[in-house]
Amino acid sequence: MTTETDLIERLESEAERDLATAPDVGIVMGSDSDLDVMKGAADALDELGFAECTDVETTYDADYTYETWVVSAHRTPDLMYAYADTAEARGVDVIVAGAGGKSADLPNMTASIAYPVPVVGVPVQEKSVDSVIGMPTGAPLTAVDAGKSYNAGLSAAQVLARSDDALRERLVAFHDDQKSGVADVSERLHD
Ligand code: RP5
Repeated sequence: MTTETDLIERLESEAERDLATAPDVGIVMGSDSDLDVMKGAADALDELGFAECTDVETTYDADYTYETWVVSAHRTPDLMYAYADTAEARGVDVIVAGAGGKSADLPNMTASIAYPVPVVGVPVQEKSVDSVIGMPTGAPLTAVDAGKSYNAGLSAAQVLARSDDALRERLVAFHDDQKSGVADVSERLHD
């Protein structure tokens, strides 16, 4: 059985290596009960051609990859710390962090520990919005509305696209598709 200590050691050993195959986006959440909501972030990245990285030693047939971890701020605070603290050294360029079915500390803590890696926070329920967005001055965290993890996935891709024209084009095409969708609906309503 894998223990919290095993996972922390794995993260720390990956941080010590120069991993060409490191995941570009980290999706973290406080509990497996957040998975249904947080799946939207992975869906957005899947649609943009990212591959899910389940093994950092593997080379995936995609320009970008993401990984998914459950790292509770309350049940496994040491693992949460290790994930955020090693993120930059492991090659993660942006983190999507969701929590808040009960307590919503994970996105905020992750943003502070992983700094300067940007974090997009997802309140998994409406009641957690104020907690997730309520960071003090000087401690930045970008956040989406309750449950909008799909948008958080898009935001993560936008960060990466600032230095990658091909990904930028995929995001522009995605946006253009939405324009067409709205135009089609309008056209039907006026037929
Ligand atoms: C938060 O409270 C987690 O992010 C999750 O939303 C909730 C805990 O849920 P259970 O694991 O108790 O279902 O900390």
